[in-house]
Amino acid sequence: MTGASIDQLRTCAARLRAHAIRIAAGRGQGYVGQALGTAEIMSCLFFDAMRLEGPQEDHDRFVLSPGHYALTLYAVQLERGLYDPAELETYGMDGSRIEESPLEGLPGFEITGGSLAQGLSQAVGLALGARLQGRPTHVYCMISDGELQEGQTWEALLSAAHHGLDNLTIVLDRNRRQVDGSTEEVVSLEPVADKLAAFGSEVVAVDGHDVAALQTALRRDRITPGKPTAVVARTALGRGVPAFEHADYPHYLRLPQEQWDAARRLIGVDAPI
Ligand SMILES: Cc1ncc(C[n+]2csc(CCOP(=O)(O)OP(=O)(O)O)c2C)c(N)n1
Repeated sequence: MTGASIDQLRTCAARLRAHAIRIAAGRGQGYVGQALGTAEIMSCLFFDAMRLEGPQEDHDRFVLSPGHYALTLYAVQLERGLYDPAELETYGMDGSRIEESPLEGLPGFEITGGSLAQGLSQAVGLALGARLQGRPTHVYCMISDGELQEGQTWEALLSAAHHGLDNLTIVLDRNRRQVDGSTEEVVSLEPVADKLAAFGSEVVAVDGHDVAALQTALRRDRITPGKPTAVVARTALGRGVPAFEHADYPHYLRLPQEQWDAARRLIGVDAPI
């Protein structure tokens, strides 16, 4: 927990966007909309809420369930200095370990992604394990709304509530989109907050681009004893770059170099490092 200010968290989110654009621009394509849409969430998690100091085994842990969101975590780990930026620019290229959906063991990645809806079950296991070992570790798990259309996510929610895992916070990226369009048109999820509450989580719904609201929602003093927390964060895919946000197919962007350059200028942060 670093107690960052609202301004610092906003600036950090802009830097994460700049990093994500820089990384995706290497090959000119990728799941960049998801990284832009979750920049404030990641800023508030990694640079405010999560405890990442002290003995390593007591650190908080972050499980990224939708593997195709990897770019958002590469951006965080670039900001934290875990990667060489030149290596990250090989994102998605043949022979690179910087895959579009990541592998467990890559610096900063707890699980192998790609096959959706498995991460929350793994996060439940980590939270249960931390409690059994008497560790102060809090486990944060990001899930996407498309993953709520898979039964395993609901099984994990059931067991998190059954075990009373108040050391688990689920962050739902509620961007209302999936591969084939709107979640509400494919298999509707609303009222999603009520459904999560009915499955035993303490639910907080926030604007996922409002760092003050996110900061409050993710604070440990908001935790209800004996219950997991679910933060429903309303976001927009591609947030910050209108051309990405309003693209015909925002789920995956393949763009000429000048559009990546324009996006970087628009974000207004010279991708540092
Ligand atoms: C088990 C499984 N089923 C299907 C897919 C194919 N797939 C990849 S991304 C994706 C969309 C999932 O929805 P969401 O994460 O909400 O989409 P986004 O917000 O990124 O557009 C799907 C179905 C997969 N990776 N794993």
